Amino acid sequence: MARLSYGALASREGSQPLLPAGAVKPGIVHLGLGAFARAHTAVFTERAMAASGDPDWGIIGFTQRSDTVARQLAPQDGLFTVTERGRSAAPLRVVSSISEALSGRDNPGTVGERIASETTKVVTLTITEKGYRIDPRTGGLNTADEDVQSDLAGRPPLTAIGQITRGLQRRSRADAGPITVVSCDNLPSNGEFTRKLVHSFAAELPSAESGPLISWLEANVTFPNTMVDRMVPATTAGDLDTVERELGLRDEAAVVAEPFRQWVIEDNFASGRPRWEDAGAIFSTDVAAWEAAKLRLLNASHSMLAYLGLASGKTTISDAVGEDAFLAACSRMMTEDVIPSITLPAGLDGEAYCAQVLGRFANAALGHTTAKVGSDGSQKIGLRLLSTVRGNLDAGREPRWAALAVAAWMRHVATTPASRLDDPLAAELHAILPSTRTAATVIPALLGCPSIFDADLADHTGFAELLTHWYRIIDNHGLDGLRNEIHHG
Ligand code: CS2
Repeated sequence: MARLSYGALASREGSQPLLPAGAVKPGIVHLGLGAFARAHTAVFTERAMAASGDPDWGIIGFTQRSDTVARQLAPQDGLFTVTERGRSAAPLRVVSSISEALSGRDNPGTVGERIASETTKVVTLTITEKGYRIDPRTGGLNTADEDVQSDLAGRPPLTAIGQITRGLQRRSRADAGPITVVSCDNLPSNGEFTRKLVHSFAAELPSAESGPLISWLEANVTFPNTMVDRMVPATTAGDLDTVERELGLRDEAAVVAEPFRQWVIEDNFASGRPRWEDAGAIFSTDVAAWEAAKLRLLNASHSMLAYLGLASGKTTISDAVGEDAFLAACSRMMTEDVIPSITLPAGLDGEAYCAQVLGRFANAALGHTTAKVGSDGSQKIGLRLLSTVRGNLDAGREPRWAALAVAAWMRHVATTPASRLDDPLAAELHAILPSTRTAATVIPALLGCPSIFDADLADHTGFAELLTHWYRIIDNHGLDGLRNEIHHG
């Protein structure tokens, strides 16, 4: 079967990409070309270019740890398809905003070169929580991380923060003008946070370099906060075959997504930007509130369903939310634990938002797996769940439902062999777990992991009691016990 490309599409009947071959000029460097970036950022940018008639925002995309997506996109002229699944799904579409796809690992020098290019005005990133190399103890850059240290020592950088900072340094030396760095990951105040990490990296450089670089960053680089939202499962071999049948061409970089997509962005750009509002993005001055709501309502419930689902043999998020008790637990976590501890952005109706989120989780056509959402728990639970636990404990309330989600995560860690635990801290977590694994042994051991729990939470007896209560129910009584306790406890 012929491969998807402009040439292959042109020789056939049927719809053509929104942007014709050769029309797009690069203006954005993107780090992290995973499925989410292709189904979200690339789609918004393509539609913005097409709707506004301004094609100068083509994406030069770099993969991070693996070169797979770069190898898939290169022979396809950067083209790939998005298949929407669920009610009101749009027909299959070819997306045409990626003008170049490269492996960042294999071309670390090129990342900096492209960031330093005068035509680049924006750097976007979707590198997931673990890509930021956060020191959980300080919440800043993990300068003890070996890769961060090697990047600081001057090798062609491999960490995203190293690549961005070195690229900006090169840009300052080339006098290529102001630029904007846009984090599109699920982190609170992701723009401010990325700014802090980039500035920390710059500050760690020898003083002859750091002084001039920091002054240049302050005058030339902005870091708007954003909130991104679209559920994008991992593409399966079966999905690729379905796309091939429908398209009549082979697309190795195809992605599958729910119909819903949302992007809320702070309008703080140093050197212009695509008209993403023409593609449905919302520009707001209240992005931190949007991000907190999304992270602590949607992502927190997603994680809760993933770990409850994994504990009871449910493979997908839609199966997990189809279990009445789990739906009730999610709903009660949102209304009883989360809503009272956050300030919703102006204009957002909390009740309607929660109902919409639960409806999206129920999308059975999406096939979003509990294993995928449950991956990298050590990087996610602090931001999604412990923030809510802390907020409630500080206000003298019991975070009953958020504690259930944390207990389910603990049990997942304790019952999954280290080699199968999909988490960058798998080895560290398993090293502190005792060989006999019960609530009484696992909970204190994991609470003692300073990379995840700060001393206040680790020593809070009320929190430990809640965790023990839920852990025992899952461990001793399984799904029936959970049903009983959630409905009648
Ligand atoms: C999910 C998110 O895998 C996960 O951790 O919770 O990727 C989620 O699907 C997106 O943030 C939705 O916008």
